[in-house]
Amino acid sequence: MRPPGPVSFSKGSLTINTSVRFVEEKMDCLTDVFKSRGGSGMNLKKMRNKTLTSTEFMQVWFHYDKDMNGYLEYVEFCQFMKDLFVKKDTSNITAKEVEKYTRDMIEIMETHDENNDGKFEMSELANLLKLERNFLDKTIGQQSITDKQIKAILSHYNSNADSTIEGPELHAFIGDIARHLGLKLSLPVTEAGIMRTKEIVGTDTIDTAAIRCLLTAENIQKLKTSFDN
Ligand SMILES: [Ca+2]
Ligand SMILES: [Ca+2]
Ligand SMILES: [Ca+2]
Repeated sequence: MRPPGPVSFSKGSLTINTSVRFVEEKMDCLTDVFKSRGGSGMNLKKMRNKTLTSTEFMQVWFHYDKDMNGYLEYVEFCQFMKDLFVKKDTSNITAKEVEKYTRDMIEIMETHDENNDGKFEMSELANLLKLERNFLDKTIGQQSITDKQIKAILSHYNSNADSTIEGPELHAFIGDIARHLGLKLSLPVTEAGIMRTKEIVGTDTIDTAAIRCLLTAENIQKLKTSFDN
């Protein structure tokens, strides 16, 4: 078997320097995505030059990780790239434009698949998109946290009309605690943290009281243990 390594790949007039291992798979996914009309229902264009909150990041993540296995495989990632980069309805796209987008997208995939395993994990997507500074850095570790700070945390992570954090909002909140503790963002980490969180606060409802309970030094240590396992 030919070992993976940098090669020059040609398809028609398109030449790309890339590793041999995933070239065909990438090309096939991109071709399929270009054949399909329209986008996936998420407007990513407005996010191209914007700093995302961690809740917005998690909403993007869960929109594209359709099978929720913690990775964006090429087929999921290609749809993400199309929504992010392709400026017009692909039914009118020219062969030359497809060639250019394909070249640009493969380059982005090569750059951001940091461990070169042919799929994208949360931390790799976070490095591709512009993610805000960790909102919890200024609060975790403080001697006392005011009610105003707790309310600010709730409203920062909450994205809807309720007064609780759940779904992607909760993954964002727990992900920021994990990042504060020096961990890499990943679905297994946020899932383990969420399970432990619900044990610690004794309820599925994460409101201001639950946030206050979680952010004590003792409970941050308990969460750290769940991340380490
Ligand atoms: Ca997936
Ligand atoms: Ca990867
Ligand atoms: Ca909410």
